Amino acid sequence: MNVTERLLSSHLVDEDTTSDEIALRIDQTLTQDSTGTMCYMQLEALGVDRVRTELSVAYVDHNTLQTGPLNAMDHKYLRTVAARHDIWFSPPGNGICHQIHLEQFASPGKTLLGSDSHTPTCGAVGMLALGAGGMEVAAAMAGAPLWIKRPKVTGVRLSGALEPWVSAKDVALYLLGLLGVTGGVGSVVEYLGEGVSTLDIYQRATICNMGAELGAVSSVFPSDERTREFLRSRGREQDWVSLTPAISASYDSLYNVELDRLVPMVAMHGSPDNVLPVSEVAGRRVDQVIIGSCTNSSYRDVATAARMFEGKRVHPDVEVALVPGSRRILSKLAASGALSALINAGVRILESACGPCIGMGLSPGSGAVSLRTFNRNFPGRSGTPDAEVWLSGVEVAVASAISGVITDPRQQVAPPPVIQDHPEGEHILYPPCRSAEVVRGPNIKPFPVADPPGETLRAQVIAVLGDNVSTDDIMPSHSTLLPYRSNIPALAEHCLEAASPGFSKRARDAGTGIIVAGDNYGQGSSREHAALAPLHLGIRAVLARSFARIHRTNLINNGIIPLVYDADPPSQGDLLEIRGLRALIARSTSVEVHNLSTGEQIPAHLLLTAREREVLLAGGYLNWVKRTVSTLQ
Ligand code: MIC
Ligand code: SF4
Repeated sequence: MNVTERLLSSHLVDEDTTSDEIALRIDQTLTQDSTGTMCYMQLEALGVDRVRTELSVAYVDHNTLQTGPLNAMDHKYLRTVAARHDIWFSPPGNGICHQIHLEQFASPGKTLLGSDSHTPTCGAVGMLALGAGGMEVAAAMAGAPLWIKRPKVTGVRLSGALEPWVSAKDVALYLLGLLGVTGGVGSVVEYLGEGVSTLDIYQRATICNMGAELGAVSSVFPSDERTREFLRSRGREQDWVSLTPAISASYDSLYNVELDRLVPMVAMHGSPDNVLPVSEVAGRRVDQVIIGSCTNSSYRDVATAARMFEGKRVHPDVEVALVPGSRRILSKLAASGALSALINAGVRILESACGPCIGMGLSPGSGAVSLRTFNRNFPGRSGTPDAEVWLSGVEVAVASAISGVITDPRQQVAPPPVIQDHPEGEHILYPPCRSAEVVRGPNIKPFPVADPPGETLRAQVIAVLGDNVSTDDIMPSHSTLLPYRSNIPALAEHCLEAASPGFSKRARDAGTGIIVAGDNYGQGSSREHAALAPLHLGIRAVLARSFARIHRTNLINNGIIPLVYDADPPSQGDLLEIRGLRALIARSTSVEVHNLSTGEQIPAHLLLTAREREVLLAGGYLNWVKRTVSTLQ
């Protein structure tokens, strides 16, 4: 067996061989605040008193700008609901969920389900870490297994070692260039080979983190001596188990990456797979540089930045900021003197949180080019629709911040020392208190629940969209909208507002609607809001060429029918009808969609597992899981 197969088989609790769906026991869960409020409302709706996982943690890291009272009140809800249900709580300022979870709780051989698409970061220590919608995370906390399509395993054999100035981010960007944003769909990406031992856990975490941009189900490294060393440094050596592939292990596909042949890379604006070597764009103007995010904010990364800035100043035309991944990393930066190097160089230091990665502050100016060590650069995500966001590793970012133009860091005189030491001290995590009263602020609004489908669906086409529409397009997130993550009616007004102006009004006017889209619909963030807001607006089905995994599941779990089609698209405003819907959902793979406006038929497919059919017929996962929750393990 390979590492993925070992993890799957040790957590397998059920299996449907006809549909190739497997049910996995979930050992740990994590939530962050912007998906967490909805997730805990769903947990409450399931009526479970105390979580049934080994460990569940509620982090607050996204919505920390607090420009009005709403965020603080949501934080209070999260703190009290966590305490009430035996869930650990990490308050705002503590840091980014994936960084803290990696250091504090990630354990080889375990499973982790998180309501954030970058949960696979913890695959760095040999754990099966999966991103999902909040509803599945709520169900996992209630003791339900996670049902997923059995993933394929894509092996990436690493050989050699990275050259100076070439970073783990370059491995991730190289793979994105090779495979594209859909290259990992349906697969766990598993790293193997002698090159693995040359990478420390933080480098592995960067690589696993950006597996989300490949569309992968997860990414995983073996658990080896370096994993043990990492856990020892975190005072958790007892959590270590060895997890390596058998010599005879096989993979569904296998790629070879020679680490010593990689060069510093950037992803140009628009999509994380828009990559090329830095040397090809060196000299291009840069207006802003930001170091941070769950991809590149470990102590290793920020200390590397500090060493590069030592005795230098940021270029006067460039705004530069750094976001340490956690309070503990910030504290270590301060204790080691590295923080002074950054401050004296003119770097703005932000609170440990997601911050600008999710448009929470530091939006660039109009037309600006912002170079960021983040993982996503979808248009508009920075908060400035006409700014460009480029992605790179820390070394490229700092070299460019100093020179004022995109710079290949290999031009620097001496390579920075590889920082191996681990910061000490602990995060502040509050222990559970089951007697706590749950405090709900005015922003905590009930979430929409679909009705079971009727016999006929008659719906108007509200939008016709292209390929690779992301959940950022469907449900934009920035400093104005993020505070409404627990208030679907308010959020829904902004659904698809840039991709299809007027969408929410048209949907409301139509009453019942359908979205038409191209390939890879719903890529990116796990936010369930991209299903809940359309549901609130009356969307009952999406007709797309293909769907991104997490979003497809979020649609089904919220009672929205994902239809796959390959014909000419209908037009916006057309009235579509599906007859005999319940029987079709129950057992058919082919569906005739009647276009009542043109008289044409659109052949479509209902590619669903038996369980997904049950979920849709029940009106969504909540209704379905409520029936099964009492019989769970
Ligand atoms: C993201 O990076 O897109 C987010 C913001 O972390 C999302 C979660 C969200 O939308 O709240 C994700 O990755 O799932
Ligand atoms: Fe936060 Fe950005 Fe990571 Fe999402 S990608 S969890 S917004 S730091």
